[in-house]
Amino acid sequence: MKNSLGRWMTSVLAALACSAAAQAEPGSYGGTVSGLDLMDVDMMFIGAHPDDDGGVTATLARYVLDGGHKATVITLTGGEGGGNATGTETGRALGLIREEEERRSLSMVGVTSPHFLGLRDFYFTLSAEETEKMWGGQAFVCDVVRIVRVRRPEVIVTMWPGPGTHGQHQMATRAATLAYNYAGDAKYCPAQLKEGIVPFTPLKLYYYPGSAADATVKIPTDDISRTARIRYADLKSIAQFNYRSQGWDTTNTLPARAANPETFMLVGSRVPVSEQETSLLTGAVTAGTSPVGVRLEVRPDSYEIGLGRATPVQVTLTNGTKLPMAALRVNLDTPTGWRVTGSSPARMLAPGETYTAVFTVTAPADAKAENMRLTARYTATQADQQILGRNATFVRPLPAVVATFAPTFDVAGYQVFARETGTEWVTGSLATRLPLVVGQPTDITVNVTNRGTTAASGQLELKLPPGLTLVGSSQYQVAAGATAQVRVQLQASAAALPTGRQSALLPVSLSTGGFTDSANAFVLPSLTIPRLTTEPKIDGDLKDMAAGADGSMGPEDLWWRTKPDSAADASNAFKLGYDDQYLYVGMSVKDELVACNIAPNDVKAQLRSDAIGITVDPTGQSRDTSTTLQAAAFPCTTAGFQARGFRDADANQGVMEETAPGMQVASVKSEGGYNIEFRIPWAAMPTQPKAGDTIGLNLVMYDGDQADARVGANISQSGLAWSSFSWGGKQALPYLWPRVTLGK
Ligand SMILES: [Ca+2]
Ligand SMILES: [Ca+2]
Ligand SMILES: [Ca+2]
Repeated sequence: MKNSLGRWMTSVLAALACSAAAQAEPGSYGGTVSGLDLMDVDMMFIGAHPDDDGGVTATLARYVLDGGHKATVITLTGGEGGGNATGTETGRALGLIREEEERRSLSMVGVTSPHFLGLRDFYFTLSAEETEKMWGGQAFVCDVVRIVRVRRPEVIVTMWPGPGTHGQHQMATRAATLAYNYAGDAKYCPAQLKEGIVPFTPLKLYYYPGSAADATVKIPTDDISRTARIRYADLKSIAQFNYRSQGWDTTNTLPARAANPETFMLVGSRVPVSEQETSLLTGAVTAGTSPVGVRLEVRPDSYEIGLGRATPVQVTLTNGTKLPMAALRVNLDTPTGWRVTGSSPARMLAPGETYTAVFTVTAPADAKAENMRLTARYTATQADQQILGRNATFVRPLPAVVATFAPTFDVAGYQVFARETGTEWVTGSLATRLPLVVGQPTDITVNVTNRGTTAASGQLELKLPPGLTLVGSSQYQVAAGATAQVRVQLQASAAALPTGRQSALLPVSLSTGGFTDSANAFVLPSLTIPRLTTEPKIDGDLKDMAAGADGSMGPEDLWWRTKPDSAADASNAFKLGYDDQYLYVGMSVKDELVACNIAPNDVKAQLRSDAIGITVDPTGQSRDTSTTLQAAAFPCTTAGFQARGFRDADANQGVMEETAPGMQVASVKSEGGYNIEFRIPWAAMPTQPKAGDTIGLNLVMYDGDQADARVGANISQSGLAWSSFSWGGKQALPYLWPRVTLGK
């Protein structure tokens, strides 16, 4: 307890230092004859790509265009990794176009001075770790912090940080969260102070919700903008029409097709907020029941708290107004059945003064291991008016013994970030990922933590869906105050796969006593492929691939967009083989309409039309796509039925002649589809496997069925994959690709 009080003192001092800094002269941008402060804004959106601001367009219109508030946007990259629906520009040239599209879109809702950091939008990634590496470490966070300190936004809105989304979105969100936490701390990015910058503390932080259930505030778009005299949804549609390179001009209509509210999740607030917010600005820029200037924060000693154990919770209130607050009372509300100690006598709080109350809360023995809300409230009088406010945080009560699946590296990396930034409650108990291979036992590590005072032992209770079985024991033993790593083996059989599918995502849970942890098992196909003794001729005739190993996929193996009507609409049977020099893939595709709308000089971005993709992780250990080769081909182009191969979405994109010397592709039209053959040189891959090795290898089929498709148009309707998981799984998470062993 002594230790923990010591820590409180440190954080109280830090909080005081922080508020003192915030009250210093906020820079001198206004100190001119005109008195104009061009830099100060009320709100800022931080995203990774031009058009990431698309979820806040109508809200910006409401506050800036109509409300007279000021806002700006930071976009970390030019979005040059995206497609180009308007021309042939790629790379930095496309980035310039996309930045201009964003300037035009934002200017229509009153935001005229966005910032572009110019970080590289490289190939598609789902990895925060890879993004950080490609962006040269975390230095860019200070670039974000600098702009926050110069522009001084009370409210920051950003994206979603969770693993499984675009890696650059994850990093934009992390940077925004760090800026919210630390831009007011002179010790953070300290070199900037030499530029004459004053630390600035933002007051509220919102994320785009990860799911509808995460949304805490909805801003309507079906009412009329008094400046534009049309609905916010319509104004949003017109503004976003500017994102032409992303094809938004083909989907955005006037009037808008829908007028859905824009939704946000409140992640951090240093000011009082109402239980059901209706504005992002209240408490920070505009007054609610509490005047602007009052800060109220509630911080538990830790997010995870022991059942039945008293945990300190600090409530800090700062009177940043110009008037004294009289008869001030502060209290802390907990869920029913919890014990709270600590009370605050009525007192006076002078302008500039900070009052800190420390409560202790104790969760009852039967409290659920879920986010539990702690609400701090204050009441006071100011100039004979009653003022009041509330703010809340969450804790998660845990029993003494807790067993959790060891997370994959990406989930673990996110958890470290969340712990460091005090945002663990945002994703709660994020389900970890367990890749399991059909027909093989897989070792799973379970962390068993004992917060109690006596040793604990028992059996881990695993709840497994049909087709998954526990091999051997699940016994654990863990000393008091220790964490033990327990190894269990899970085996997946073909019975785990839904009818017609080659892969599956299945929920799995793990219990010890009253505590349950959940994970998603990703059940992956596997295949041993033969070394071919006769080199197949790459001519589209599959007869010479007959010795290869067999596989297939059909409409149930959908991961992208609309399920095909039938096997005749989209399906295939494939053959895989290899020799010392090459990996061979032969595929017999069923597709009732083969579109040939890609020009021969525009061979890139496979998902736009009928195409086949082959993703290879030559070590089987890749954490991201930087160490993989992703081959692709269109079976035909506007020049006729002749396949054109390229690399797409890996670290060396472009036509195969330049990016994979020695690669060959060939196709022939068949009854109801086409046949296609690939020869991919091992030498073109980042590393070269040898006979007996197991690699990651996924096959993907895209289908679009538009007969009169415009040249180059994106007609994508369906995406099938051998290992098929919605969003990124097939493409950018190599640990979810099928396991292929090179037979000896
Ligand atoms: Ca052949
Ligand atoms: Ca089709
Ligand atoms: Ca088609």
